[in-house]
This record gives sequence, structure tokens and C-alpha cells, in this order.
Amino acid sequence: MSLQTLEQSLIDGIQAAADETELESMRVSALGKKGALSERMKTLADMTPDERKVAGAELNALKEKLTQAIAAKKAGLQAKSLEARLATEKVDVTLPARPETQGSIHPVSQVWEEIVQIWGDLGFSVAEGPHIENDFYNFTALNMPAEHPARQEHDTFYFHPKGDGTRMLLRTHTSPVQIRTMLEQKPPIRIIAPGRTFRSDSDQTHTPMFHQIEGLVIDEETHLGHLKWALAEFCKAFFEIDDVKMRFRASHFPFTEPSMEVDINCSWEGGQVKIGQGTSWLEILGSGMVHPNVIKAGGLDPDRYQGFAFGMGLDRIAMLKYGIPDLRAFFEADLRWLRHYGFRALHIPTLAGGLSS
Ligand code: 2U9
Repeated sequence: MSLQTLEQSLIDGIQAAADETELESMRVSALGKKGALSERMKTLADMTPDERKVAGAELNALKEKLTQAIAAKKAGLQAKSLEARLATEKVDVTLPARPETQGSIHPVSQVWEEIVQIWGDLGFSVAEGPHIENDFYNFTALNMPAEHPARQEHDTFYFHPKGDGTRMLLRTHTSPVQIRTMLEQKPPIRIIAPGRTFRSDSDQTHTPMFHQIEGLVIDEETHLGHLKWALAEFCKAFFEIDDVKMRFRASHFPFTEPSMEVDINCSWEGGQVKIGQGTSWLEILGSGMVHPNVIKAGGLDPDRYQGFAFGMGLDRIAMLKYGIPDLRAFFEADLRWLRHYGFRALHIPTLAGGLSS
């Protein structure tokens, strides 16, 4: 048999292999110790040195060709069998767990819904926006131009730069939602923006993903008195108490002027925090009158429109209200923890029916 005929028959055999077992026996019969190629190699011994040089090179070239053909066929067969497995072993991850476990509402979802109810009752609607933001909505429009020192405090997660050199980022606060709303809606604006936020920070009191609720009012005659009244109403409703003392401490945020941090009174008697009792203070949120630069960035005339804004950490106030000691447990999906701190699935918090009862 000529070398070409042998090559053709071996290549045909490799191509015809229906599975990896057939391919392996083809490999053995072609390249194995007693295979076709080894048999041909033996004939080299009887050749003159010149003949051997030529025939040896041809046999080596054929060996190389066969090895490559086998490798390519093997990769093709493996891909095919993976496809077949994937088609038959599909798992529907949306199916409920078996045996079915008793689920409960996570404290973050509960508190989120409670806060939406309270502000909804005060005439606020819910606004949402993307988690992946650009530099303008997350920083520049909030009176934090490039190189502003406050940007460093945000421990931002950035994506790889795009072709034009700009980088997208994971929003570090929900504030871009309010900028988007200002650019899309006409005043009066009354919104809250609950949602996930992201900062590269992880310790006992910080997780890389956390939740915020921010609020924004923009109108023609909005003033600090409106802010104080609205936040006092919110605190009483949220902590389910008739009276709460509040302390507004001067603070600084780039996006509000003046800015105030808000404390409420509490007692630590018996090692447990009780809101609305006692003479200690607990910080629960930040607030202020929206900075004129931010009103401008939102496409509005700061000589005509003013407003107030506030922001709070949802996870933190869930811990405060429900006496949950460890923040990190929030994100561990531990069913025992969820059974202890979770809420009944069919109890929707309403002001009329009770927020947490
Ligand atoms: C626009 C204008 C103003 C949002 C505000 C705060 C004060 C604040 C922190 C509280 C706890 C964030 O999670 S936290 O660490 N936030 O103190 N946030 S005023 O002000 C805005 C937002 C958007 C257009």
C-alpha cells in the first residue's frame, strides 16, 4: 500500500470514529506500538541511508498529521458530548428547593417596604435607576467635580476603561437616581430612591454591597421647616412611637447646603436600645437643602427652585429597629438567621394595618 493510500485510510478511520472509545482504538491502530505507522518504521532498517532520510521524514510528517487529526477529532467529540449532556442535564434554578423550606421576608426587604409605605403616605413616589452608572450622574452632577476630595471617601468600584478612556462604575449611593429624575420630570418633585449601592469596603460595619434610601423634594417654596417636619413624621412612623426628640447637627455633604446629620433620642437601659426614650442620642440619617449646583446639574433654575434631600443606610436602620447585632449576617443566607429575624411573607406593612406587627 502506498503511503498516500495508508494516510487516506487512517484519516478516514479517524474521521469516522463515532465516540472517544472508537477514536482511541483508531489511535492505537495508527500510532500504537504495533500500529500501522510502527510497522512502516520497521522498513526503514532495510533502506540505504539516502532512502531512509527521505522515507523517515515522510513517516514523521504522517505521524504529525495523524496526531493533529486525532486531537482535532477528540476536541470535536468532547464538545459534542458536552452539548448532549447540557441538553439532557438542564437544571431549572427557578424551581423551589426540595424539600420545600419555610421562607421568610428578609429584614432589609421588610424595612424597605415599611419606608416606602411611610413616604408613600406623605406623597412621595418611588424612583429607581441603574446600578452601573457613569461619572456624571454619580459624582459630577452631585457637586463633586473631578479631583473633588469627597470622591476618595467613596471607595468606588470602577469598570475597565472604555475606548474613549471613560470608566463606568457601580453607583456608590442612590443619588444618581435623583439627578436622573430631575432631568426627566418637572417640579414639584417628591421621590424616594431605595436601592443597592456599592463601595469597596468590608469590615464589621461595612459590606461591599449595602442599601440606601434617599429622598428628594424640589419645589418653588421648599424650606428647612418642611425638611424638619417631614423627617420628624418619618421617624415617629418608622419607630412606631408617638413622640421622638430630634437633634439636627451641622455637617457637610457636597450635594447639600446647609447639611445636617439627624440624631434621635434613645436609652441604653438594660443593654438594649430603646428609641424615643432616654437622653442618649443616636445618628440615623443625613439631610440638607439641595446645593444650587446640584439643582443646575438637574437642569433646573436654582433661583426659582429649591428643595431638601436626605439619605439613610437601610441595613443600619433595620439593625436598629429590630435589634440585629451583626451586619454581615444580613448577606450570609443562613436559614436559621432568617427564621429568627425574618418576617411573615403574607404580612404586607401598611400604616393602617401596622408596619411590623
Ligand atoms: C440629590 C441631591 C441631594 C442625599 C443625601 C445624605 C444627606 C446622607 C448618608 C446617610 C447614611 C449615606 O448610607 S449613608 O452613609 N447620606 O447623609 N444623603 S443628603 O442628597 C442628595 C441626593 C441627590 C440630587
